[in-house]
Amino acid sequence: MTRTFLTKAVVTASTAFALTVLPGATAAMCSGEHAPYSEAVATHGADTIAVGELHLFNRRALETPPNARNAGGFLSIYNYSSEPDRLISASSPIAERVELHTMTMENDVMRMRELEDGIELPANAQVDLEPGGLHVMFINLSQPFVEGEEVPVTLTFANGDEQEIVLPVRARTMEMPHGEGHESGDDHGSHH
Ligand SMILES: [Cu+2]
Repeated sequence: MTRTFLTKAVVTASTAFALTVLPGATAAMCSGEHAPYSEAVATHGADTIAVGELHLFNRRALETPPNARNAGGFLSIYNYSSEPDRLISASSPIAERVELHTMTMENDVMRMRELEDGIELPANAQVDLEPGGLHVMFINLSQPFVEGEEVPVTLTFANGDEQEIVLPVRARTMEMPHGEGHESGDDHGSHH
């Protein structure tokens, strides 16, 4: 009888212990799911910018010739949210306007097209804006992109977030030449 009682007491104690531990464990799991900023930095690099649950990284633009009218901007966006989002517009003080573009192959020719509904950012996924694909298009530049300088651009998302970021300008030799069409303002202008 005494032993039974002791066993029960032990069970009760361990149950109580488990109950007090569980809420803490649950909280730890939640913070992990939401990928804290420190984790984003570790994953995507020290220049990561967190906008809510969107993480912006690998930001860059490519230098342009002095007389360039248009230029592309690039970055990667990881949407850590369980809800999809959308990059709906962009603007910059050094371009007359900024559009969101995609590049596709049509009859062996790369063509740019404006995405009027913006760029979809699926839940828990990464979208890369890069030469030859999705990009931010700066139209009618007021100044060329110079290596080592930074291009300011404000991004607006469907969830209401708006964020000004800069795109560090890199030398053209550092990326594949697919983005070449960006300098020929004549080519691009013909689509509009
Ligand atoms: Cu473009």
